Amino acid sequence: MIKITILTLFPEMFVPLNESILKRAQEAGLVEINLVNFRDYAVSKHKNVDDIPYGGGAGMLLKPEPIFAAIRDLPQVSHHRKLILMSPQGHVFHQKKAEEWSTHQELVFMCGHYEGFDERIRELADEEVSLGDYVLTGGELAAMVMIDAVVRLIPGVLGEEVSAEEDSHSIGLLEYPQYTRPADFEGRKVPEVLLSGHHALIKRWRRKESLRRTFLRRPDLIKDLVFGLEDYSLLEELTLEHEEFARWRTKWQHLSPPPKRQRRSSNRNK
Ligand code: 4G0
Repeated sequence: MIKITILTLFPEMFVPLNESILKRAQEAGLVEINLVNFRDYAVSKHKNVDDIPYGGGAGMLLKPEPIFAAIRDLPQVSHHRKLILMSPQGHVFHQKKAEEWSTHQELVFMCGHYEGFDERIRELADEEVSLGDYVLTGGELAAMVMIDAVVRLIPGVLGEEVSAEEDSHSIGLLEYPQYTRPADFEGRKVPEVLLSGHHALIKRWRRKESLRRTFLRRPDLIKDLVFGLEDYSLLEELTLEHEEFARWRTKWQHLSPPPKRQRRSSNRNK
């Protein structure tokens, strides 16, 4: 059981977490999601949670007191708790991070609004993360995206037939094209090899198409790829099919097979 606590001024925004797979995960007791409205911890009689920045400037900032009070009031259930702050200044969230978080007992997401946080709020956070290089009206949607990515990795949340381990982003390659029936849809045919029943050929075709997609759509992923020996013949074929591949291969050494090891001859060094 993993416990997720969300500190937000807009708890009503989290209704979508009670649908579909996330709903089933909560009903099955695999995850518990708690919402805390930190306006309840506002100190002033007008329940202010934001204020103008010292030094001037446009916009409002979240005040430290309500967030500190809300965090201090959380029941300390586990020592394996991680506090996460969503902001455009954070490290970019990725699949590896979701995998790591899915092993924690408790995650606390702090959702900011307005133009940002008083800097002292940052010291509460174990991690400051961003969905990407864009600004949202608040951290709520970012938190929901990250929670979804984490919860589906908890064992038992996805059906046994779907394994999150096979997700393309876990292995650093994009997914190969997939097809279902009919074999011929208005003249667009499913690639012959997939109907052949030849498992080794299908595996090879899928690997090749994954490589092709990754090179064409996400060249930024290439530098971290680890190739098996059988990949080099696929890269050879792809180089003939895409002239841009030849250029990639001069840029990245690891796209060429390692040099054949010289056979040690008995009269060497003589
Ligand atoms: C902190 C996260 C929070 C600072 C939150 C805005 C985008 C993301 C917020 C700001 C967010 C993201 C400085 C505008 C709330 N927007 N990319 N909005 N500033 O993950």
